[in-house]
Amino acid sequence: MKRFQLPVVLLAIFLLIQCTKDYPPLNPSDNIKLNQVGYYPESVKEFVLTDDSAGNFRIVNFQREIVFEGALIDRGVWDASGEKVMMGVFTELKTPGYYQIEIENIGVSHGFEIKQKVYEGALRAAIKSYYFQRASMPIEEAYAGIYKRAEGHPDSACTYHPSSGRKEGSLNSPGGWYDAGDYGKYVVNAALSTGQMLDLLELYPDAVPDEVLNLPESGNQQSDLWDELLYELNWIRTMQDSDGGVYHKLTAKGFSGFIMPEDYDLERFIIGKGTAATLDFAAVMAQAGRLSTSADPLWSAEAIIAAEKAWQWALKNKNLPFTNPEDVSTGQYDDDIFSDDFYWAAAELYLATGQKKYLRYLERNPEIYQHQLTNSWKFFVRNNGFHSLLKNRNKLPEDMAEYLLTGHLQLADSILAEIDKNPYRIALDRFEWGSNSDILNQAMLLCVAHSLSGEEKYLDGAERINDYIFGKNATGYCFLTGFGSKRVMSPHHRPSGADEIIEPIPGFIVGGPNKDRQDQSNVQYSSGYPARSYEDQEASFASNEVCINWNAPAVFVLAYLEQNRK
Ligand code: 9MR
Repeated sequence: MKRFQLPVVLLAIFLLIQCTKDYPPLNPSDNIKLNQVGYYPESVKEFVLTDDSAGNFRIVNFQREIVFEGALIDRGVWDASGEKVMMGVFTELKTPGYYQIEIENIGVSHGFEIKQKVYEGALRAAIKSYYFQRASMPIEEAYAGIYKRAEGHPDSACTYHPSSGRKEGSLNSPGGWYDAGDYGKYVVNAALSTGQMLDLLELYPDAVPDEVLNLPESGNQQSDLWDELLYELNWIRTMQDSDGGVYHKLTAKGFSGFIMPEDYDLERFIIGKGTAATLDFAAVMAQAGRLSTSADPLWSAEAIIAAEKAWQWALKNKNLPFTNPEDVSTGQYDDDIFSDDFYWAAAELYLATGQKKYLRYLERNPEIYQHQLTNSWKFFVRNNGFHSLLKNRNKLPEDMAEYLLTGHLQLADSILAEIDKNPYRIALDRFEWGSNSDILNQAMLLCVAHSLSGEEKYLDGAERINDYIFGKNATGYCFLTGFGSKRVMSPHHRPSGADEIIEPIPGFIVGGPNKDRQDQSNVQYSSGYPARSYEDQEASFASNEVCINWNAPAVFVLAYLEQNRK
């Protein structure tokens, strides 16, 4: 026996060296950044290598066979991140499978998949996140698994704050979604978010069929997305005053601590009443009413009547901006430019009622398309109006239809031009609060451009933007909770922080890099660059909060790609 020991040991050492040589280091390199959720077989497929130089890359499959080799392309330095960026393209690799990128002397990437329906799971989670945000009902184990929780915020008797215009009494205003990491409910943002997802339902009524999301309403023969939206729309309806005007928000006077909904004990108020909330209410009620005419005629009729009443109020109160009263410090969603809100409301009311007075309003008050303007709650809800009108061009005078079509495609082309120039192939040049939603809104515009023109280049652009969200960004994080290899673990989200479960509730898009760092007194940022001003810390409300209007364009884009990419 002894005689064989030396050769056996040598063989073992040889094998070990071979193994460690061929096998990648355990930790993927932070400098290789790619979409960690994956790619469709027909996707444009790109990744970046930052702050390192190399000539070539290769892609290996699960058996560690090389299946693709390519050259890295120098894309220059990105001012926003201070990184030197090289890009690898492997669009031709179309075989479904599980892969890693390898770069000699640098290392391997996170694993990724190529498969059909690659965004199905992300899409469903992104919609299900709204269920987890539901106020005034228990989130039951049957639908929520480990994230079950007790009911919070019945909101059955919310005190009128003097800013509401009422001096006494309270409002029964249950239901709806918590806006974000906080427990407030805000009409402007609620309308914008539901409106964007209604755009999806108008394009693809079956994008999210019944019984795919395991909601309490699943099995009722309605789209599960519609069911989820209805939960919010029914709350929005409660926020209309008897004169047609709409209250701005339902919150306490300040934010609560990081507690579960059921432990909340602050008094809740109905705060403010103004032009933006009223018009956004009118718009989304008209839109939802129009889209539910055959599914629920009664609900539809009531919603359209409520919308018209709101419009009438706004015509009498054209310029009532909202800012927080002195004793209130919750989110403002302040808005003092109303032309976009009037436009969206007129567009939806015209489509819902067919009345020419709304069309005349649109003709007399056209909104302009502008380069790079994304669909944020503040100035740009006109995009919601554009989208509905574009989808219904046959109901418009020819010159208006032509103006909208040309304007939209030109805007989309300008986004593509930015993508071409940018080292990471995205179109964002500023990183403000909720930058991830700005970028997702650009992807949404590209999807709409694809729906209008059928041109593949718009889908490619939307995919490149998605790559950024899912890991091909300067932080390397996959910005959808519960997804990717480099995961967000500590979003600024009260239930995720208070529930004692390590993994945050899945399906939330976090705000993303924010150069202004309004939370820097509590959060230590590790980089000074705008595109890297992101910290996965619970305290980072400026870069790591979740929010209903950040998920909405993600839902639209993921669903759109699921419908159109194989
Ligand atoms: O998304 C909003 C961002 O654009 C503003 O700069 C910021 C400060 O006003 O507020 C953000 O919205 C927050 C809202 O006011 C309250 N709920 C959480 C929202 C996301 O941070």
